[in-house]
Amino acid sequence: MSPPVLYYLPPSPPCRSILLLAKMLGLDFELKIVNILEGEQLKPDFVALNPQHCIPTMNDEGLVLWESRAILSYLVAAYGKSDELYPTDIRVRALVDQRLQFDLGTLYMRLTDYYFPTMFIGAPLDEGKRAKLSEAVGWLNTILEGRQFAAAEHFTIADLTLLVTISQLEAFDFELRPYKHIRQWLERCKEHMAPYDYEELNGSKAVLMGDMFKAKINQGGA
Ligand SMILES: N[C@@H](CCC(=O)N[C@@H](CS)C(=O)NCC(=O)O)C(=O)O
Repeated sequence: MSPPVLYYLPPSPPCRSILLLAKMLGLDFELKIVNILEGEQLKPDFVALNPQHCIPTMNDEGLVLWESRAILSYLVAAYGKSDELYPTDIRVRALVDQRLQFDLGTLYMRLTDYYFPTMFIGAPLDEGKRAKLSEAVGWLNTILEGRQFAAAEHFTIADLTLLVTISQLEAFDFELRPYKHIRQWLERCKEHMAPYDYEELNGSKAVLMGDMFKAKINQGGA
């Protein structure tokens, strides 16, 4: 069997979660860079594979998947030695799924709404969007109160995707001091992921994107 192919770019946040999970599972992808900064995702071959032309995209023997959280769930089911990272207990899985969808549709979405227009096209920062982001961060803080991890007694793919989002916020210098439960959880997750090349695969890339944002602010782009 040939390894699954991953189309990706190292700094892309949703790609980072897939690379971290692969490291945890000991899974070797055939890695193919798609440089979205150069518009490579619009090449006909890639659009034929994924009409939505986004990364990460995975091709596992003809199973073509995009949406990073769907890829995370599939990889644990297909390549995990146990169900620990995506528990099969329906009540625990329900919480994992809720957290994954909260990150996709609310938390990470509000992060991109606030930061990306400035970072990529130098648009002014929007206080209304910042308030929406703070509201979502507050919800996560409440969710994490009294918990070691986001959805289960142990680390799951819900923590993984939320970790990428929150570490990116930290690298953007979003003020996390008011959110005690998030700060404690963040340190716990970083420690948990340290053996899986956390710094190389996620920490350093979050800083790289943080620096891109700050450079735009310093150019007077916001
Ligand atoms: N919800 C998607 C987001 C994917 C996404 O927005 N990817 C960006 C890079 S971070 C992309 O491919 N942009 C280029 C494009 O959509 O054409 C996921 O989690 O996989």
